[in-house]
Amino acid sequence: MKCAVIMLVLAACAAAQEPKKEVAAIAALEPAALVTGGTATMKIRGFKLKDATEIRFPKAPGVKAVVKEKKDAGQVNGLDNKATGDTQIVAEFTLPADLPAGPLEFTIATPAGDAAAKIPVVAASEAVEEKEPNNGFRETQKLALGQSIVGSINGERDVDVYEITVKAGQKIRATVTGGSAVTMDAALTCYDARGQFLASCDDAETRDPVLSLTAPADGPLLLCISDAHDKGGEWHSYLFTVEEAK
Ligand SMILES: [Ca+2]
Ligand SMILES: [Ca+2]
Repeated sequence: MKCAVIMLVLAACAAAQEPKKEVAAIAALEPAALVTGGTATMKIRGFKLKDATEIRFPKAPGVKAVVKEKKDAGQVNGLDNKATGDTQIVAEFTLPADLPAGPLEFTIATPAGDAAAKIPVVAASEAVEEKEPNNGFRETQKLALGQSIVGSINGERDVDVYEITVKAGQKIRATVTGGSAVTMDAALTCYDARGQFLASCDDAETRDPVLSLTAPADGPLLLCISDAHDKGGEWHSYLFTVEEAK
């Protein structure tokens, strides 16, 4: 009898904690960032998005988005669609050249309410596209301080290695912003030119890493982005920024 009561209480708790997705919500974006003055095909995954009617930009009326496709979404790396969403849309976003860099708020209107999210916008002068192969210390992609990469962990165990050149004592701050906190758990590791480990970060305030370090010597630093669980593929997009820290 006592057991039955406990089980009833547990069942009630579980029901109370079960996330209710009766309303529209956004779970993942691909790509993870947009570039000013460009047109981008955005994939947006989440809940109740299949009947989306339009995308609005409450604080940036100059941005336009046209919904091109709406459908049921498949499973991501064995994760439950209850967490990652079961619908997705494809939309074409057009950004004015003078749009300020920073987070861009948008709302997807649906019969199940508005789904809201933010996506980082990078100035075209600072944005660099990821170029594979960039999978090891001998095939790095070079990057300058102040630049941002719009990339993705494109398959299981993919690693993206970026190389920056620094001066001894120079302080840098590297951040990865994933296009989804549900499907991707980005990690960042830094090595020196000889491949010696210097520093790493898996999670900072969220599952996205932030790494601050002081360069030990003049020369290259190698910054490696991966998924902490070696997952990859669709919905593993990221924005990587490396800048001089004050
Ligand atoms: Ca790679
Ligand atoms: Ca992480």
